[in-house]
Amino acid sequence: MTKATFVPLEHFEEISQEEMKLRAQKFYQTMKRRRTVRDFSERPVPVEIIEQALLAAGTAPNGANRQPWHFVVISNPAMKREIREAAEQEEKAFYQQRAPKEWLEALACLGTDEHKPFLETAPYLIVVFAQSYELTGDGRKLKNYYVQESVGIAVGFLIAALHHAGLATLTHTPSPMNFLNRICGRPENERPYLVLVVGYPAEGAQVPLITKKSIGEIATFLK
Ligand code: IYR
Repeated sequence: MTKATFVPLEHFEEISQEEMKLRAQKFYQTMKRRRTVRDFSERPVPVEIIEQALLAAGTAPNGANRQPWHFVVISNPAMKREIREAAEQEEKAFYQQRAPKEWLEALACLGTDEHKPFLETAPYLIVVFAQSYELTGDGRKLKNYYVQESVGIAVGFLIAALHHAGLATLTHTPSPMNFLNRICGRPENERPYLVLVVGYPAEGAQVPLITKKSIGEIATFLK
């Protein structure tokens, strides 16, 4: 068993409570400007921004520090088309047959359907994979822990980082999405988690009119 080694907490930044309040407000103001976009521009985006955002995602807290994620960045038009075609095929079956009426009713406020042109238009697709286990050099399976939670937190960091950098994103979950292993050439210990579509919004892009719950609805402060 590997024993823990401890080092001093070096990077904790002590700030005044006044400054903390201002930062907390400012961060909320930044985050509440984020909208999920489905209408992307073809405008190119420097890959360094994607790389830095992925580094931020990789700092996420996770089960036993296994970092059970892998991000495949796709900008190649032929691969984007292949993903669009496969996703639209699944989505067509979803919208026309598989989805229960209740689910379609829940989605109505978003105005989504089986057409996914953004999978080709946006400059980047980041396909996120969750590693349910690790394969050791000698072929043993090493179990990972809290994989769904860990990858979810990392994707949250990623979306926040890309938004902070000035880009729009869409969390897209074609279902089922096993085809992504084949297209991205990922091994069997990895399951596709979601596709993050990244780029600039198209000029004149529209988003659905929706509201967020109030603080009283989402939180309870017990005394
Ligand atoms: N995966 C489908 C359906 C969909 C499901 C949920 I829950 C959403 O919040 C949005 C869409 C699609 O991408 O259209």
